[in-house]
Amino acid sequence: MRLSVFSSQFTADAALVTALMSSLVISTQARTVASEADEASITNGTEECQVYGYQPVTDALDGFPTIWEPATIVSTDTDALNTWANISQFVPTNIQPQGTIFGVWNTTPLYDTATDPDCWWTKTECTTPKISGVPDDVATVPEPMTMGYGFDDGPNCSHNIFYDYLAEQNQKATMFFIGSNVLDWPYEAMRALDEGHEICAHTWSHHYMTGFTSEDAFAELYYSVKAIKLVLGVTVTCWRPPFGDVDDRIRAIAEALGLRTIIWQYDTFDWEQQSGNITAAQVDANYETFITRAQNGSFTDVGSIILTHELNNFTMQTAMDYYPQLKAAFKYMVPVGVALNKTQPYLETNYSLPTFEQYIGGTTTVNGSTATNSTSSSSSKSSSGASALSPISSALLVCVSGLLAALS
Ligand SMILES: *[C@@H]1O[C@H](CO)[C@@H](O)[C@H](O)[C@H]1NC(C)=O
Ligand SMILES: *[C@@H]1O[C@H](CO)[C@@H](O)[C@H](O)[C@H]1NC(C)=O
Ligand SMILES: *[C@@H]1O[C@H](CO)[C@@H](O)[C@H](O)[C@H]1NC(C)=O
Ligand SMILES: *[C@@H]1O[C@H](CO)[C@@H](O)[C@H](O)[C@H]1NC(C)=O
Ligand SMILES: *[C@@H]1O[C@H](CO)[C@@H](O)[C@H](O)[C@H]1NC(C)=O
Ligand SMILES: *[C@@H]1O[C@H](CO)[C@@H](O)[C@H](O)[C@H]1NC(C)=O
Ligand SMILES: *[C@@H]1O[C@H](CO)[C@@H](O)[C@H](O)[C@H]1NC(C)=O
Ligand SMILES: *[C@@H]1O[C@H](CO)[C@@H](O)[C@H](O)[C@H]1NC(C)=O
Ligand SMILES: *[C@@H]1O[C@H](CO)[C@@H](O)[C@H](O)[C@H]1NC(C)=O
Ligand SMILES: CC(=O)N[C@H]1CO[C@H](CO)[C@@H](O)[C@@H]1O
Ligand SMILES: [Zn+2]
Repeated sequence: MRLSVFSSQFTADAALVTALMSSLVISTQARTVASEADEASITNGTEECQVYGYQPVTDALDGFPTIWEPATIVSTDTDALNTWANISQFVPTNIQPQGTIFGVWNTTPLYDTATDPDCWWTKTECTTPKISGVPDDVATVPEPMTMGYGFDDGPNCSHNIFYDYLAEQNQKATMFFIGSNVLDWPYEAMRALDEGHEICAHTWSHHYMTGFTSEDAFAELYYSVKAIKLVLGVTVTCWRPPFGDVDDRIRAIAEALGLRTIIWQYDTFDWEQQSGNITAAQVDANYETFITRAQNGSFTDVGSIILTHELNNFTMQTAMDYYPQLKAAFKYMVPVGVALNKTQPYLETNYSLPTFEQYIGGTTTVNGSTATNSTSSSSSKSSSGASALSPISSALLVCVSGLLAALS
């Protein structure tokens, strides 16, 4: 279940996953959709996955990189250029890109995993940065016997059966959305926010982040945040690196954009089933081992996070199939932000998450702003370990405000 067991086959499979996802680039409009509710009512996955146009996205496409292509700053985008100019001084220049954006690392000098100078998760599962001013990654949740429940790679065009199920269970989760998918499937993204799920970013084009130059890594994060803001009206404050590929250089860029890095403790490897590298039975075994851990006391002090995906029929169906067992094995299943009492998940203050106490008491959504009255912190930084805004965050508060202004 650990990335360190991966052979070089991993990189090829991972590249294939990205290629499969990017095959869905929208070029023509096959149908029109009148509303979020209309789109949400379709349960035939084939019909859901027929492309549609959404005017606010169409109108804004010039301000984004090409959907599903690795991001670079759009040359006419002065807000992005200014934001990058503001924050680039905080990005370490002594950490070079690691390999390529396709996760091919054999062309670079061998990384020293023993000293792990860059806290490169992909090699060592390091989650405590070696540079100052950047908080630890969130890989577990502080509440005992609690599962931080979340899904990567959405919004998937065929997700209504899965979201219907979550709604029936009154279960909320953290959705790590890919910017390109949000522009391709805007009504699906809206459904997630409106049903009380927590939204975090999962980059623009889903490549290996440590392979990008710093400016392009910035663009991957910036445009995923901008896509979510355009479609959902909220500016997210958390992100998850595709393939977990993050080091201190990438963490510093994310931190400067006000994004907390969320990783995981275990992996179902559900995402590898579509490439044929792993069988459904192996994915079942990974879920079952995780459930065993919950049952045998592994999480009595600290809760856990497992990697699962809103990627395709298999990953979503498997999540549904195991939901009752997970629910029984854990005392609580909550979005990651709820487990951290992160009551203000977005920069906009008129949208809140319930506290952990509220959620487990049955209040799984709250309306309006509760953050200003909360005694627990309203920021991810202080609510999840660190006692105050990090130096980088403090220095860059003005920049984040600038970003918010630029995006609104
Ligand atoms: C789903 O929609 C497709 C395309 O309209 C159609 O061919 C197929 O029969 C439908 N499937 C079901 C189970 O209704
Ligand atoms: C719990 O189960 C896991 C998975 O089978 C195992 O690796 C671990 O050692 C067990 N822990 C305890 C405390 O029994
Ligand atoms: C979404 O799910 C469909 C149906 O399972 C799958 O064919 C497609 O590849 C997925 N799309 C993306 C963007 O992951
Ligand atoms: C997956 O596909 C099967 C067969 O078409 C269908 O019965 C099931 O509802 C689908 N599950 C999801 C989560 O879409
Ligand atoms: C969340 O709030 C509850 C109740 O106020 C508290 O017991 C818990 O320690 C808080 N958790 C975190 C991570 O701040
Ligand atoms: C928050 O405020 C924005 C801007 O005024 C508005 O568009 C949005 O609908 C509001 N959201 C909520 C949940 O109140
Ligand atoms: C939030 O607002 C919606 C729609 O106005 C309402 O149905 C729901 O009951 C409200 N929830 C809470 C917790 O106040
Ligand atoms: C929040 O605090 C303000 C000012 O302290 C107060 O007027 C308001 O009633 C409080 N709101 C809630 C929901 O407690
Ligand atoms: C860049 O920084 C300057 C000065 O700190 C600030 O006025 C400006 O709003 C920032 N611009 C952006 C886009 O963050
Ligand atoms: C057949 C094959 O390529 N298997 C690989 C799939 O991925 C695992 C890691 O999850 C590798 O160890 C296998 O070699
Ligand atoms: Zn992913």
